[in-house]
Amino acid sequence: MKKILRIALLFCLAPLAVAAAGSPALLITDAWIRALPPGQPNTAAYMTLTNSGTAAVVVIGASTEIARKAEIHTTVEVDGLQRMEQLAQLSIAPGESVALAPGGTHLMLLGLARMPAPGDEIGLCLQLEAAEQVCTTADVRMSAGAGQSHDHHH
Ligand SMILES: [Cu+2]
Repeated sequence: MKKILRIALLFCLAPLAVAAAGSPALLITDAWIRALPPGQPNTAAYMTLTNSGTAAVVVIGASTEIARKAEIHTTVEVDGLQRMEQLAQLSIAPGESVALAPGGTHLMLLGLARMPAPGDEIGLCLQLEAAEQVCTTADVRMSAGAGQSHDHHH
């Protein structure tokens, strides 16, 4: 009788164990948001995404407290001009790192309640396809440095 109870318990706990093992696969590091002059409705967030798990991680969306909406964008060159395109999702292979950086893939923050100022720390979450969120705190900076100014004029 005792043994049956123990087996039943094991079965109950098994799904929990699986969920726990799968959850921290995506690491977000070096997250920052670009501060633009006040009055701009949009800005962008950058970060490094590392998949430390054994299965692909698919990011399907993002959210932050300061923007109405966040979209995954990539930058493509068309006829010598840089244009942004929305991505429905961003897949990171096991063991891989993807850098979201100026001039490339980024999170577009649309409909800002206010433009963040340098020194602010802003909460940012990524929505994964596996029905979970991974959150981080992003620094706010004026720019990544010289020569990377304008990929963000809508
Ligand atoms: Cu963009």
